[in-house]
Amino acid sequence: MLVILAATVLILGLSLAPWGPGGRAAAADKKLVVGFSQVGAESAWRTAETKSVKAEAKKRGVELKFSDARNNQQNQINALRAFITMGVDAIILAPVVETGWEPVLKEAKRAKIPVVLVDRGIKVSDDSLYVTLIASDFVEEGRMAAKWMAKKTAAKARIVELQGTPGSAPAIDRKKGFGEGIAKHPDMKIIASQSGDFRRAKGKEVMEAFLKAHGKNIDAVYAHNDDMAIGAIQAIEEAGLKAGADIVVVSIDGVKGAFEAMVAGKLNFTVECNPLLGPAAFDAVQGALAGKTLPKKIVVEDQVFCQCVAKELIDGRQY
Ligand code: GYE
Repeated sequence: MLVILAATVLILGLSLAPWGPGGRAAAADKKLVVGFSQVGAESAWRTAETKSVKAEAKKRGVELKFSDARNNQQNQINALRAFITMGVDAIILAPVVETGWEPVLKEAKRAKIPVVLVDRGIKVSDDSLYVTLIASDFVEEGRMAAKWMAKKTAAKARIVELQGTPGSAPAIDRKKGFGEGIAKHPDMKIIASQSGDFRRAKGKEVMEAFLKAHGKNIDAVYAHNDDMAIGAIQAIEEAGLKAGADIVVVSIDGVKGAFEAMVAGKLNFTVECNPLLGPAAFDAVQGALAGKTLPKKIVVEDQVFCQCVAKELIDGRQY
């Protein structure tokens, strides 16, 4: 009886997990092959994440198939299909946008290939289509940015917002969190908001347009990432204003360039978003292939940095 029960549990366990012991990875002692579909190279954050995943693959002796989607979802879908055809052991996906993933993820599931999501979330009706999402809490990052801006401006600011890539989880959630954060301050208002696509050049371009339209009525900039903030700082200075003083600048990521801008007094705060996700991503991949059940979200903890600590911390920053 006990034996039958144990066997039933085992069979059930195996059929519940679409991958696991006995799957392709465990079939032989061969090198693990993992496909990594990356968003692109739009920001310093992104470059740091790519480096982290590549370095960790090397460290663990994993063969990594790397694909750069140049910020295009169709390129990512094609890359995933190519990984499936190749018969990789697992896939790491940093999804550019939240929606449109169900068909290709179903194909991966049918092929019994586990998919680990890194850094950006997706919307799917069936969360068994991926193993786990390893990411920061972007809504909370937005709230923290609002909190620190409120502190700096005595809760009185006409704000321009530089949004990230339209449809991406960090752009949607950072907007939401910031909106929640300023809702309790009636004198903090977003007077203009536009996408700068997480890029420095685009951030500068959009900020130039904001300055043209609103001039001296801008008290603060909220940028969804540091690269756009750095671009905005250039635009502010070219307009003859002092970034960090005439216009308060707050952004998210905590990359080296943001620390440099804080040391120079031009950026007021950055909310950290840790891109060094390689180790956690491969822990998840190997856990899934070993048949472990992982939590659906693994949250990366972030902190806030102000100008006051930038000088002291800049040399110790890893990205
Ligand atoms: O903040 C930004 C990047 O998805 C968390 O994407 C990531 C964001 C990051 O390009 O710089």
